[in-house]
Amino acid sequence: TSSTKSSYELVTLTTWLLKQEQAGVIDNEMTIVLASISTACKQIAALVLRAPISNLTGVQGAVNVQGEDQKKLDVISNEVSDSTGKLNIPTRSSSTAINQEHDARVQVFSNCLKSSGRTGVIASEEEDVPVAVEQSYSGNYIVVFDPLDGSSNIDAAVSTGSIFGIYAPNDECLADVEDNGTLDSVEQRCVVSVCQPGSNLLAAGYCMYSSSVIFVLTVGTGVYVFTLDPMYGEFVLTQEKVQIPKAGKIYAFNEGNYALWDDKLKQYMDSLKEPGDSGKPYSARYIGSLVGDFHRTLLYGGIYGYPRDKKSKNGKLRLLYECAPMSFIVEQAGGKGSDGHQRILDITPTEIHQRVPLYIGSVEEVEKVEKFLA
Ligand code: AHM
Ligand code: MG
Repeated sequence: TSSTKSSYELVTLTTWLLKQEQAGVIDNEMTIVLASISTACKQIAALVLRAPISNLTGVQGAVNVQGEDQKKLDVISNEVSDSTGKLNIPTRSSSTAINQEHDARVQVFSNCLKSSGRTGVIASEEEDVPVAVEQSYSGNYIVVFDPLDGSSNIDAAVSTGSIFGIYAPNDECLADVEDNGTLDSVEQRCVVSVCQPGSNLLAAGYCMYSSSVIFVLTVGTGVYVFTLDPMYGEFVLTQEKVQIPKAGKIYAFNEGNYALWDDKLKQYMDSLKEPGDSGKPYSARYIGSLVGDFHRTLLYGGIYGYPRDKKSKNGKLRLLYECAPMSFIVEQAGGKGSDGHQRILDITPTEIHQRVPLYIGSVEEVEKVEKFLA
């Protein structure tokens, strides 16, 4: 039986990817891109694990394009290891060096993707505009990612995560920066090719840095969960074809914003607290880390929400590299991702860093909030 599987049957992410390739589910370029992303995640996991020791915690000093303080690890996670695969771990005294590296866009996620030689365009939460990979290294895939989401949790060693999505090749943006016009036009073309609806996603996933390091992936054939075995440094398949429960009595919202919400949403929130027939109201759980809150919702059922409010009319989360990948994953698990009125995957972004309200999780729970908001 499956409960007595011997260790000979361990499937690593590498083996799994090769099997998908063999079966024609993904092509060999996609295999390389996904393998590179998993390497970036392992490097970030190592940095997160050692953060207090490496003196990497605290505000980095720069403010990113969205006017937020960037934590040091946000910046470093965006930076990729150099081509030798060695990670530059800056110390406190080298914080200027961190800035310079960031400016030079020598980036962990970006470098892994560049060295994969299969990625044409990269768009990240930590970059103002999408970056076209130099032609000599360029491949076709478009990768969007948030290298370290929930980084305000870092100082307390609470869960964080990386989120990514992969879109189809787009010739529009195979840019040769030297020969084909100005940087501006290249950037413009990159913005256009990156701004696709989530329904075009070919693959999406996240890596959660928590009590275990968990890599969750879909290539459009269900949701697969891999756990990093620290003994071998390999991601090992631990759950396949994950299905989110149809309903679940756990909600994850930042209720501190209650007074800023509109009345319909307040009524929905109040309804969750009614004991009802079962005598038991919903339970509140909120980490403040999308990946952590989402992963729990995926496994236990329930709903995660980041609504619009009086101050932020589109909520807080980003459509392209947070909400769309998570919505693709949740749908692949039989759940739902909505902005309260429409399917997240149907929305075409017009801007890279566009925000959107998000309600995501069990079908019945998402439909319930949609009814209140209608
Ligand atoms: P970040 O991308 O700046 O890290 O912000 C995203 C995070 C999510 O992980 C989390 O769900 C949300 O912000 C929490 O926001 P708040 O503190 O407003 O509840
Ligand atoms: Mg984020």
